[in-house]
Amino acid sequence: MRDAVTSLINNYDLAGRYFDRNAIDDLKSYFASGTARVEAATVINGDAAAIVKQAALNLFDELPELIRPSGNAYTTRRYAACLRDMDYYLRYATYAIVAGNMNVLDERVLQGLRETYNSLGVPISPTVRGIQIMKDIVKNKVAEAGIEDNSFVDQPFDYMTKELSEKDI
Ligand SMILES: CCC1=C(C)/C(=C/C2=NC(=C\c3[nH]c(/C=C4\NC(=O)[C@H](C)[C@H]4CC)c(C)c3CCC(=O)O)/C(CCC(=O)O)=C2C)NC1=O
Repeated sequence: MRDAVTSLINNYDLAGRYFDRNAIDDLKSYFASGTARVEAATVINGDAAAIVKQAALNLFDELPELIRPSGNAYTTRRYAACLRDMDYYLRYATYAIVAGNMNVLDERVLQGLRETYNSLGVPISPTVRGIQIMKDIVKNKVAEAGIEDNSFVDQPFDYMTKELSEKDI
C-alpha cells in the first residue's frame, strides 16, 4: 500500500535520482493539503453510518427496481450486503483521501471486484451511481464543515467509479 510520499520516493529511488522540481512541487502540494485531508476524514468518520444510509435511500429512490423482488438488493440479506458495500467504499475512500494516493483502493477494494459482482449478478452501473451519490453527500458535508480546499474529496470516488465502469473482462 502506498501514499503520496512513499510512491514518489519509490519512483525516484527506482530511477536512482534526487527529487527534482516536479517531485518537490508534488510534495509541497500534498503537505499543503494535509490538514484539510485529515479534517475531511474526520468529518466523514463522525457521520459515516448516516452518510451510507442516506446514499442508499437516495439510490433506491432513484432506482426502486433494485429493491423489488427481481432486484439484486431485494431480501434483507442482500439489502444489508449492499449497504455494507457502500460502507466499504466510504471507509476506503477516507483512507485514500488521507494517503493522497489511490493505491489502497486498487489493492484492497477493486481487485477482483468486477468478477465477484458479475458472478453474483450485482449490477455495476447502479453501484457506480451509489458511489457518486455518496460523493455528493460527502462533498456537501465537507464544505459545510468549512473545509474550503476540498477538491481532493472527489478523487477516490471518481477513481472507483472509473475503475469499476471501464474495465472489461
Ligand atoms: C473491502 C473490499 C470488499 C468489497 C468491495 C466487497 C464487495 C462484495 N459485495 C458482495 C456482495 C453483494 N454486494 C451487493 C451490492 C449491491 N446490490 C445492488 O443491487 C446494489 C447496486 C449494490 C449496493 C449499492 C449485494 C446485494 C451483494 C450480495 C449478492 C448475493 O449474495 O447475492 C460480495 C460477495 C460476498 C458477500 O456477500 O459478502 C463481495 C466480496 N467485499 C470486500 O471485502
